[in-house]
Amino acid sequence: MLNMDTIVALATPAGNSGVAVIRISGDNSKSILQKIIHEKIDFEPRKMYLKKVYFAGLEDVCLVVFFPNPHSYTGEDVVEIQSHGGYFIAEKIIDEVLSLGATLADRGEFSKRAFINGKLSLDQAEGIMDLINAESEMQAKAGSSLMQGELKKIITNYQNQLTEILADIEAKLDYPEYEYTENESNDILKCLTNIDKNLSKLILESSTGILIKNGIKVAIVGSPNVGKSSLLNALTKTNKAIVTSVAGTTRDVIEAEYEYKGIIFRLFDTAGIHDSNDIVEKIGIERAKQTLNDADIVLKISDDKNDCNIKTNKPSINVINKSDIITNDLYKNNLNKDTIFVSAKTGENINNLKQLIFDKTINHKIDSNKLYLTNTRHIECVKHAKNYINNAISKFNSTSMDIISSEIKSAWLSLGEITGETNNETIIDMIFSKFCLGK
Ligand SMILES: Nc1nc2c(ncn2[C@@H]2O[C@H](COP(=O)(O)OP(=O)(O)OP(=O)(O)O)[C@@H](O)[C@H]2O)c(=O)[nH]1
Ligand SMILES: [Mg+2]
Repeated sequence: MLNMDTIVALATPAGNSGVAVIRISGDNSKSILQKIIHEKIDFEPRKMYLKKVYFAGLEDVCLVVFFPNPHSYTGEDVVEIQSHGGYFIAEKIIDEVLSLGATLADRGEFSKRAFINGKLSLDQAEGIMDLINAESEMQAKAGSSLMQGELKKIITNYQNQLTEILADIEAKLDYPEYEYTENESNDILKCLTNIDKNLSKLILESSTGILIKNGIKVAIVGSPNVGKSSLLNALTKTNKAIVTSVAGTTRDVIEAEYEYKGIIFRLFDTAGIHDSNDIVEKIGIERAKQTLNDADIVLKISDDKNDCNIKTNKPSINVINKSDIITNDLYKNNLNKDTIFVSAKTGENINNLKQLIFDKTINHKIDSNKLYLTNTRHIECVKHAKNYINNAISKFNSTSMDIISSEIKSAWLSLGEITGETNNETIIDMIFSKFCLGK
């Protein structure tokens, strides 16, 4: 059950900052605001007021604003107080608001109320969280289009088409002797097949969406001392990995990331793979092999002394490092489209390597104007809907219309789970519990 108390939370991160935003939502928001500013103002909607806020024997000059329902984020009466930043002041103001009858908001409770009050669909709320958590341009874009209801539009359109078919079938079910004409059957089948085709496309392209959301995993492997760690540092412009001239420096897997053309690339630097009797190094080598298996692309590193003979069925690039000391002959003998010469030391070709990784993983798959499913929950719902539609299509000529109708209804419900129209309370609670506090 949703608690319908007036709730309060800090909407900005805890800690020292220029300003802190405290958000209050619920029926008592306005009266609480009037009490803490010691003035019974009839606030103009959405207008900022500069007011003294009184709390715990202290006062702060704050900007306060009142959003009367339904024109607020949650759809309830909402107050926002911009106090001076700093954990102490914001905490004390929140304590004051609590003492005036509000309760502390749970994670995602503001968004959950927005959902319950019909201000947002579930996928839109998830889009907001994706936008907040975005680390790359494409992640932000995907979050923003979800938030703005792009997916909801598509899903509702398919649901509407299914509703029309259902209405037609249900009407005719009342007349068991009714015989479908060939044209009528063809029309229904055509519509189902078309939805099936579009859902298949969404599922197929979701692999790109998952790469956008999770980033592309790039494993850096090779013999000891070829410059794997140096390369991780050069690609990410950090000093995250320890570099020494001692072979066998890296033991554990080191992770670092960079953004290139709006996409996050997650690098995994590994222990040099070779025959070793050292117990710690052996574990490191095992981990290197595991990393190789989990990667989306593998950089096989070699240098002037060591080739890379590691076998993988993943997309890979042969990176010959230390171009600054490698002779021209070696360059010429190894030229092909999957090979690149770089120098982690001088930075030569490091950007071209980034482009090559981009080309081999996502460049051909990505269209920045397209909507990709990036959320595994949405992908699962689409897969379920597609299965039900497939059942309806395959049984269409061999079974009774009430069975077809029930498959179509199930497809409709699965699609409805994306927007939250047909979810049960437990699932909804689970989704919002992953949100941050104050959102
Ligand atoms: N000249 C030159 N030296 C490099 C380059 N990249 C790395 N080195 C040197 O090669 C040695 C090994 O570098 P690392 O980055 O530690 O090599 P690694 O492959 O991570 O080695 P392990 O962790 O031991 O497997 C260091 O002395 C680096 O300074 C390069 O581009 N040019
Ligand atoms: Mg290393």
